[in-house]
Amino acid sequence: MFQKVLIANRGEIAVRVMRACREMGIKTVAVYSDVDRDALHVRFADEAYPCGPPPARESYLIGERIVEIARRAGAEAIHPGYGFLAERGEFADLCERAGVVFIGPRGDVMRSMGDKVTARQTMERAGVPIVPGTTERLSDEAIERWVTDVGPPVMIKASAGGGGKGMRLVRDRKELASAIARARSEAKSSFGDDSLYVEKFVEEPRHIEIQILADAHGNAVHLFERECSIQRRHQKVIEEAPGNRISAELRARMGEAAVAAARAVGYVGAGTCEFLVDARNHFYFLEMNTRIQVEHAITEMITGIDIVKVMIRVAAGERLPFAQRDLAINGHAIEARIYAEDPDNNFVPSPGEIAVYRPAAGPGIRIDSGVYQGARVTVFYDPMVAKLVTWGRDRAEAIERLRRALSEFVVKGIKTSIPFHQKLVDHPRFLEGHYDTGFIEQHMGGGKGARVRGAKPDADVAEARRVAFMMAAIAAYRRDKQRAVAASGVPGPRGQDPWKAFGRRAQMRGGLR
Ligand code: MV4
Repeated sequence: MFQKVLIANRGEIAVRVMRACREMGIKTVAVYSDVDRDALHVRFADEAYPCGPPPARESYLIGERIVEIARRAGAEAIHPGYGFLAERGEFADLCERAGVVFIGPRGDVMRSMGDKVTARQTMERAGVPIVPGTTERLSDEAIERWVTDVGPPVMIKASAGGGGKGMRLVRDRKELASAIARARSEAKSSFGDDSLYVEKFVEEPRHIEIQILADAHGNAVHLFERECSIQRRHQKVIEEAPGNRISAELRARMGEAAVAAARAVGYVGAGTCEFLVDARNHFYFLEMNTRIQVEHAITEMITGIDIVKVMIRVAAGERLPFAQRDLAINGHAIEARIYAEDPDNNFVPSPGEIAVYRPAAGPGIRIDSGVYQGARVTVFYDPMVAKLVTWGRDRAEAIERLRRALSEFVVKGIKTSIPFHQKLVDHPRFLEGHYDTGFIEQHMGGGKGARVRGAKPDADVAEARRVAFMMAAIAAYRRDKQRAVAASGVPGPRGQDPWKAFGRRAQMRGGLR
């Protein structure tokens, strides 16, 4: 087993990986950008090294520098977490050349899944059902012919895309030419690859994904499914395991398909197969994520398996310590992703200092977080501040605990998505467990002020994001200035000591304040 592992990430996932390492007696090495000097993941690590300026492309994304730090620190392996370098095949190649173990699949495996046309071809050959559509890169004319033959609605997708980037829905033949042109130019500018393919549009789909684990000795298992249909603009908000209205028979078939997918590419490590499930319970492979995912914790809660430890063990060449027959679902788990965003203001980022941080606790609660009281949330990285995960013997108990935990959870100094989660978990459709990927748009007003069904082209959304980002930066600057004024003893317009509010009687939703 490794003596020392470098974690090429920050925030909650870096802390999560370090926890696994500590239990295994492995020393941990953190890297940090200039704004992360005092971050929680740095405090958690046995050693920490600076990796550059705040923008990720100048620090956490510089593979050569990360590998060099690993070498100097004497780390035999690198865990990439999610995001950053986690799905860059070239980084895995670089590690291999430098003689450092990349904790994840091989670079060529990542590339074969990263390219959606190649992935669809591979899955088709492996007998995994794919969304009906093409398995070639198509010219504009070939797309036109296919859509003429099959008829709308269709989705035009970028082969280099994924996770909702570079897709276009075409409901009317008249929109086709412009959709192709836009998809192509967007794919070119976003990914440097303008290859497109087409799929039939699946109406009212659910997003169900299967966690898999595989070793280098040909063993592969699945850890059942997660339901991730509650998303807002391709950002997951709530996930649960197991899924709702998934029969044992459907679960077994989807699990077998995911294991077949892993075997087809010689997968090693932890991975996730994403599927769309339609109203008739037909399922279709969408894409494979070749990394640990944010929502892995709910699977850990229902299976008792520590996925990160297994990743480390199989990367070190060990065999999977269990077979499929050893695995079973125990109870139900739900995750609420708590973001530093203002749900009352179109979810604009809410950076700043966390003046008060009092996470929920108690029976059936797990919180994975990368922050602490006094820490700063910056505009440089993902604004997720904590994952609130609850477990219950059944779904009703997991929901009761989630509601209780949301009312206990206190975060002050920044806005969070907690009030949105509170509304969501009270919704009758959520309580019934009857929802699809349209839930937030159709039943939560798109998350207040959010876009109306398919109204805004991506360029407008990107522009709105830039404006939101600037407004958030200005607001953070103002808050800082106000605090400086308050600290200097000059009363500001609302220079209230944040601690004064602490301990005041609860006023909202029976919660703590
Ligand atoms: C689709 C689809 C319907 N039909 N493909 C969005 C994310 C990306 N991974 C694929 N996505 C979709 N692909 C076909 N042929 C609907 C979506 C989709 C979606 C998928 C999963 C979770 C949330 C979603 C929200 C909107 C659209």
